[in-house]
Amino acid sequence: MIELYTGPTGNGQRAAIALEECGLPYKVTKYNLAKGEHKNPDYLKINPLGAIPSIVDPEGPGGKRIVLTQSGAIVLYCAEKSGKLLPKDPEKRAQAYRWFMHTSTDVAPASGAIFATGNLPDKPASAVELFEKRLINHLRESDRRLGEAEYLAGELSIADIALYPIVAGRKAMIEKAGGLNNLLKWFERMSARPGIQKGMAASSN
Ligand SMILES: N[C@@H](CCC(=O)N[C@@H](CS)C(=O)NCC(=O)O)C(=O)O
Repeated sequence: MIELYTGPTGNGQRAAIALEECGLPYKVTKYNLAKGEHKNPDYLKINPLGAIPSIVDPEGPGGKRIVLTQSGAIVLYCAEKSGKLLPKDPEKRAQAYRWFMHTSTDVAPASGAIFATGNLPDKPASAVELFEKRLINHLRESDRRLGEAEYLAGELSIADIALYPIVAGRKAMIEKAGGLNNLLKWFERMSARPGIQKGMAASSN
């Protein structure tokens, strides 16, 4: 059975909801990051950086054990292993790649920068504001797309799984920004899914 090492952060939630939505059996080890539990010597053997999430699949490719870090890689691995979340239709699959990368390289870094700058002792307001604006601008792209299609690729895919935890964590900011109703409606649809609910619960403290 796949072992998931996770915690209550967007990256940790992404891995858990991918496992749930792909229907892959797994067992969870949850770390309290504030207590530094993710820096224990056993976990550092799995991920020397001591960052969550990671998975260990004893039945990886070729039947061999695989250790995988990076929440995006875990989403892709679960999708390939299960045959779910990657549309069969080539046009939709290309859109899934596009919106998966939009979240991974545009949305997620802006959200991460808000967290990092907001945690600096002097909380530089201009930097926090810059990254908030950047995040909302990128999310306006997602919102536009969700005005045309129910899911980012036209059907539920890796792209929705990548984005969901960020919207969950930034909901207040999104509501305050206004004009992102397609995104908020998509968030409600996603939140109603049992796989999303179970994945979010599995990664909560
Ligand atoms: N790009 C990585 C980021 C992993 C990451 O930075 N995880 C954070 C929690 S969201 C963490 O464990 N931070 C604690 C640390 O690095 O000590 C991913 O998507 O998995």
